[in-house]
Amino acid sequence: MIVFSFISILLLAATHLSIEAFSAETPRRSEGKDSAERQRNGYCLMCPPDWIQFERNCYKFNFSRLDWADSERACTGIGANLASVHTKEEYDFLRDTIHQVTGQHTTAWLGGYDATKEGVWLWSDGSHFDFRYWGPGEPNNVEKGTEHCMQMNFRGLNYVNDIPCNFLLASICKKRMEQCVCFR
Ligand SMILES: [Ca+2]
Ligand SMILES: [Ca+2]
Repeated sequence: MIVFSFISILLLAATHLSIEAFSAETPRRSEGKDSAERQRNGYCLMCPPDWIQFERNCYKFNFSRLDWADSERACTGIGANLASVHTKEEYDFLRDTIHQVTGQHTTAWLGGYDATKEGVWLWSDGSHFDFRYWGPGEPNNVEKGTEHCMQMNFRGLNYVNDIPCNFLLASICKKRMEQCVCFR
């Protein structure tokens, strides 16, 4: 009987220990703990004052009409790239934002280009190119096969198009939200 009780106690202790070990292990894998730690440490994410936030990124419309390369340079000069677009929601956000900022569906450069290899589209910010919202029949690489840069709002329409990179257009820059210290 004493031996049986001793074994029962050992089993109970072992079960308790394994639950403790699991409990201690689980939060380490969760993002919840990471964000809780960030908050405890007083860190947060924000966009600079003259940028517009969408999800975890910041966007800024550039009214200067420049060719694609100079537009990209203007973005990199402020820590950004021409905007990449990864979801329909992000595309709709950009179209709405341009309309709010300019009062119309102003045509603007995005960060897509196939200048280095025809038909292989890349984003200038290095993110994976998974864009599926081209206008019907685009990208068609007409204009003597020199259409290697991506514009949105072609002729004010809800239409994304490839055009020659030396056209002069407004543009939209995008960068990740910046880490800041929260004063609370
Ligand atoms: Ca092309
Ligand atoms: Ca085209």
